[in-house]
Amino acid sequence: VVGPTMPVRNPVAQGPVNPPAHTVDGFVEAFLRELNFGQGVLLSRSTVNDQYLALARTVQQYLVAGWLETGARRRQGDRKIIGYLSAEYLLGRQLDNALMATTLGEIAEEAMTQCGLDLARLRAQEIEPGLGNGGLGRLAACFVDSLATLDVPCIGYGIRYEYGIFRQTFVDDRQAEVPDSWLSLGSPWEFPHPERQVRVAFGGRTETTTDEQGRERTTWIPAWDVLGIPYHYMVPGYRNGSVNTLRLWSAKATQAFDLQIFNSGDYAEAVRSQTFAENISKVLYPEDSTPQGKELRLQQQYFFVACSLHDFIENTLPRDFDLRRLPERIIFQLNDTHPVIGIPELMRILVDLKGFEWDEAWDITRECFAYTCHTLLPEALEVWPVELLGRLLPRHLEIIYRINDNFLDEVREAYPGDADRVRRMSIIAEGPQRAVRMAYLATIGGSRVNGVAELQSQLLREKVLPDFSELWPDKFTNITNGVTPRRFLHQANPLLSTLITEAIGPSWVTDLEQLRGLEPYADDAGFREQFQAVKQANKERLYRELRARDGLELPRHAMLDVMVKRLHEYKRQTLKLLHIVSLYDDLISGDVSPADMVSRTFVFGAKAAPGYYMAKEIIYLINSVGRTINEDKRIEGALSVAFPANYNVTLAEKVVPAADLSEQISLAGKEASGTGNMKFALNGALTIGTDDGANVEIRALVGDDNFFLFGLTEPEAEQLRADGYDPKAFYRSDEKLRRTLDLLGSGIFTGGDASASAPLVQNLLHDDPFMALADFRSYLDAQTRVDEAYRDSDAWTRSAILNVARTGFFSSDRSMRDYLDRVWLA
Ligand code: 6GP
Repeated sequence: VVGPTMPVRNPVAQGPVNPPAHTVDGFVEAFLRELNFGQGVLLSRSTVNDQYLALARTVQQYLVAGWLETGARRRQGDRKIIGYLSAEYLLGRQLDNALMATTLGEIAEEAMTQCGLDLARLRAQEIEPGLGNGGLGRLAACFVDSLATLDVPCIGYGIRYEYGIFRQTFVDDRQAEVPDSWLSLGSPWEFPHPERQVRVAFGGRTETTTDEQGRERTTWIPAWDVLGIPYHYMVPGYRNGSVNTLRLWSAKATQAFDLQIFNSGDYAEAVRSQTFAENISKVLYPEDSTPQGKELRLQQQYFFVACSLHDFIENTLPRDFDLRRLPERIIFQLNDTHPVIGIPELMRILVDLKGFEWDEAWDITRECFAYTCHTLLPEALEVWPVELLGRLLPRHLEIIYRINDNFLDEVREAYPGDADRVRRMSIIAEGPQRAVRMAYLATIGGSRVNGVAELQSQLLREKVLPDFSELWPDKFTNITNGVTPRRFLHQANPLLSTLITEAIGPSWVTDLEQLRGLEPYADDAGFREQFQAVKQANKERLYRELRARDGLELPRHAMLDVMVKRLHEYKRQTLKLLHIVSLYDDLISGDVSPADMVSRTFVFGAKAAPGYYMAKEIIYLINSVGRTINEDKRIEGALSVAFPANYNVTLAEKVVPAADLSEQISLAGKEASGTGNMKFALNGALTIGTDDGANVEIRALVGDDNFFLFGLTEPEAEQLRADGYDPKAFYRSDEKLRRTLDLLGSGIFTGGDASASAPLVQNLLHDDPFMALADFRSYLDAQTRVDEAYRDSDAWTRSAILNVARTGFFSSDRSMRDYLDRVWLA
């Protein structure tokens, strides 16, 4: 009770209350409190889910103090904040990460044992938040991890999808999709703040009036609106007490339902507008590297960007902040084009709402944004029909037109008389359907543009945005992607992590270049033996997991050859499939006896976008081929294929540490970077790969002797296409390719039905847009080199160790420092 004589407690000044004691007793006490008072159950009556939720909340208690403290520190200071705008965050499980960040792993383990519980079982209860598709979303998760570890102020902004990436199952070898209801058993990691709701408007029209000073003022009169409710998630740095925030927005109707209609008995109609509004954050679009020209998708984009900008300007900045100084306090990093509508939105805020003159607002806006492009596929560059954008966001379309007019004046001035260039560079693509090119808007409206690996950044300048890089050469830069060593080495591979730490000490976890110190150990026979033992243990851990999870039985000793990533034709899972079929052909034709073959286990993991026909055909054939091979007794287990359904971050953490061979086999010039390639190399897999994306940089670092290169280079592939690529010619001239494709098309893998493999086989023979047939021979030869290398297990292990030692560059901590140097604080 606060009485007149008692001092009034000021919780802000005093800081947060202490977390529970960092001891087993303290942990048990906090856990039981959470279970009893949070979950409302006794330990003796609790379910696994109760226990998991209480455990999560307990670990969170230890983090919250650091979070509140970090927040207070950030508010007092005036450091520039990174506003990472991303439609996707593929976070992976939170509990393991939180245990690692707080050094609570052993304490929690012992505390659970004292309660008669098994920590591993509780950890397995967590459904990972799959709020992303693949590389782009996982990169965002790695980046926010690194920023917290570097103690750089960052707010990650995104969408709290009620349903994340679909759960994949296989029915008769074909992919079927099940909704991912990741919230259904409770969501202990989030802090909802309904009182901080933001109203987001859509539709309607604009009105321009002239004020007393004769200035034109435009107002937007929207037709409908929704509320954005922020949910906060903690992003802990690695053992540094710094905890940043991820702020994900959930859509809520401004009015729950129409009471009058409800009373009249039309219940469906009464909730119609609610359903409509709340659909905005209902589900993640499951497309990867593909734009979705869907109205709901544009609604999602504007929704989260509008909420985020509003939140930053109205709630994060001090109340009387002078917006002319906005670029000193924020840089919004655009994770691909999905949040680019933020550029006209900030212009609208400054000009329409805050009374800025256009030119001043434009100078501010350009300093507040920077754009990362994650693709080279022309079809993956987002464009929005003018009609749609104008209908949904009429004021934004006007602003985009004005940005474009001013910009094209600049182009005309720089290149007098070059009308063709003006047409090429216009934000508005003319044609039967006029459309807004979002990558152009991002390039014009941002201070920097970056690609995600050296090769892609070069091709981005030369091929995707050549006119822009000519106009503004200094605007373009490269920042090679990275991955967090915490989750993907320290946490996912505890045995290797311990081995490394024993050799070179523990600080590599936050300074990955220190892995260089492992190089001499590659020549140490004792170390190699330990390294091999770790690899074998990781394989067995994976096989146990696949047995429990998917009922798969895999041989203990075989080369583990892994291809995990989204299913996309350009990534060429088909090429891998052709390799497998060719080996099978070697065996059943008697060319090679099972005993003479280097036994391999092939592991695939891949989701196809539900509407991507060819990708789904490829999944079907991988499963069909895999089943046939696994069941064929003649080959004596020389080959086996595993395609566990629903590859996700959680499974990746088991697969990556176990792999011997990493398949990075996209057609050169198509994979922007890849990040799986980095995770595998860091965990001591050797790569077989094309000269594409970050493979180029991996190879340069690990050395040609420790990397299996094959395939066309990007210029060669371009030349071949220009010369008129004819896959049939390769089929005719290479007997092994002919036999392989014929076998694949014969029906032996598809229950005697040759037509079932026809869509893929015919596509390869007649179109083959990603030149799998052209690279087949070179790929096979490289795989033969792999076999030879693998037979010398000592030399192989040496290479594997060198891969670990030389890939410290690919830490996302380094990527973040590069962004700070070249973009955010440049
Ligand atoms: C992906 C790229 O395909 C991949 O190569 C890269 O590693 C990753 O982004 C992170 O930079 N791109 C996408 O997922 C995407 O949707 C529009 O691009």
